[in-house]
This record gives sequence, structure tokens and C-alpha cells, in this order.
Amino acid sequence: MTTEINGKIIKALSGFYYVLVNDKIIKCRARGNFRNENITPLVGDIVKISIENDLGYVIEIEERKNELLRPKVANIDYNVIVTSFKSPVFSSKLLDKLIVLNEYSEVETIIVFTKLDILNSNELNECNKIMNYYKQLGYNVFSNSNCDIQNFKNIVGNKFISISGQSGSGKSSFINKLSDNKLEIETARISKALGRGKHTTRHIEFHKIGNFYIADTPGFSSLDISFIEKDELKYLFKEFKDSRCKFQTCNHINEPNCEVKNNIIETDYINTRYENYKILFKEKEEQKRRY
Ligand SMILES: Nc1nc2c(ncn2[C@@H]2O[C@H](COP(=O)(O)OP(=O)(O)OP(=O)(O)O)[C@@H](O)[C@H]2O)c(=O)[nH]1
Ligand SMILES: [Mg+2]
Ligand SMILES: [Zn+2]
Repeated sequence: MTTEINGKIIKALSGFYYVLVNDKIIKCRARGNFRNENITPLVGDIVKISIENDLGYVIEIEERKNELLRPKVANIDYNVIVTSFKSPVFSSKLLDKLIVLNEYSEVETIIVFTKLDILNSNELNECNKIMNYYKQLGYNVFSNSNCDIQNFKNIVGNKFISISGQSGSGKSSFINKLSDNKLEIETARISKALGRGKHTTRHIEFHKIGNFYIADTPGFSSLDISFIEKDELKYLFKEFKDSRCKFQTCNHINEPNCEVKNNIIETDYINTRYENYKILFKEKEEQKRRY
């Protein structure tokens, strides 16, 4: 007997998709013809499955509201970027690249800073400045302290959330903490010799915590955004959008009378975002030349 029902993929592992239907999870294979059409089901997809003799098959994928590229998930309300200030060391460039990816997929950003407990007072000062800087830009910024965990929970009710960040930044630990340690997702110390994470999480999986779902994902050590065109990059830095630069095609680099550039020279806040923008833009110019 064959039955067809709708559900949501909440985990992908070893060629199987785990589809949530009402409160039950059904383990499914994908129907072969997805691969031919160059479509692969993603965690987060709303799908139609058919159940034949107790075996589930994903047979249809509903049109996606959005699709994030890192991690590869679909239909996300927020992506949480988890970043440590120390071990692994904070990189504003990596953070800005991750924000660019969220903007590219039109997914809202939450930034969570971890490991504030191991900072000395100077480092803590510096970290607070950076957190405020991103807050002023309009992003949701939290630490992983108990108080901020509550603030985080206050905005994510009924949402589907994914998480991204370097290996070892504390993504899985953060999810465990959100669950009051009811979840016991595996975590691992970062390598003392390399100062990097050990790629502990290997697959994408949504966890239900209270009234929201959050997907743990594998961390990474490098991040490729070369598929984004150089002239597209400026649209992914949201603070440029409401700048008064009146030139449609201006990339805000060396063009005369550019208001983005003028404003940045006039203010003295930490303008790492603009510096990173210029670095990423240059990298893209060099990329072009190589091809
Ligand atoms: N001191 C301190 N350690 C933390 C904090 N958050 C995470 N850690 C530690 O950092 C290490 C890495 O944490 P994980 O949660 O495994 O990191 P991850 O981002 O999931 O890493 P991958 O799965 O490899 O991508 C573990 O030893 C955690 O205990 C924090 O806020 N403070
Ligand atoms: Mg992990
Ligand atoms: Zn300009």
C-alpha cells in the first residue's frame, strides 16, 4: 500500500532524510530522479513523501522560501553566526563574510559571541566594543551568558534557525546550553597545537527546544564566497544601502564624491566593516584577473 504525506526534513545523514510528519520522524530515501534534475533535498525542505511497504521516499520538494549556502539549509528564519573572541581567535573578516552569505540568501542574522569567560579585562573591553559595533549596525547580537540565552529565546519563538561558524567556535555547546543541557550533542576541545576546532559535528540536524527548532551544523576552517560577483558585494553590506551615495554604479572604493567613503573618513568608530569590504572587493578583482 502507498500513502503520500507532507513533512519537513529535519536531518540528513548517510544518504537518508529524516522527515518530520506531525510528531513522528520518518526515515526516507530520495527518489532517484531528483539527482538527475540537479536538485538535492536539503534539511529544512518541505517535502511530499510516499510510504511504500514501510519505506519512505521523498518524491517532491516544495518551492523554497530561501536557501542558505553555508550551511546548506532551506526555509530558515534566522541564521545564528557563532563566533568566539579567543580560541579560535576572532576574525572580523570571517564574520563579515558570513554576514554577506546571510544577506545573499536574505536570511536574518543573529550573532552570538562565545568564550567571554576566558578573556582578561582588556580583551573583554575589546569584545564588548565589537559587539556594540554590530548592534549599532542593526544586527541581533548576544553572548552565550545565561542572561543573553533568555534574550535570545525571547526573539526566536516558533522559528526555524540554523547556526554557522568556525569549527570550535562553540555552536554545539551553545545548542546544549539553550536546551538547559538536556541535549548532549558531542563537543570537543579545540586543538592546542593549531588553535582550531576538530570538526566534531558532521551532519546537519534540527533540534526542537521549547517552541523553536535550531539546526546544528558542521563548522569549517575556510569559507569561499567567490561565486558572488564583485559588483554585487556592495548590496550585501546593509549599511551602504541607506548611505547617501547617489551614484547607482558606485562601488564605494575610489570613486570621487562617494558619500559612503566620505562618511567613513569623517567618523571615528571602528570601521572594520568598510576595511573588510575593500579587502573582499580587491580579492574579487584579483579572482577575475586570474580567469
Ligand atoms: N570557556 C568556554 N569554552 C567554550 C564556550 N563555548 C564552547 N566552549 C568550548 O569550545 C570547544 C568547542 O566547542 P563545540 O561546541 O564543540 O564547537 P563547534 O562550533 O560545535 O565545533 P564543530 O562541531 O567542530 O564545528 C569545547 O571544548 C567547548 O566546551 C564558552 O563560552 N566558554
Ligand atoms: Mg559542533
Ligand atoms: Zn559610493
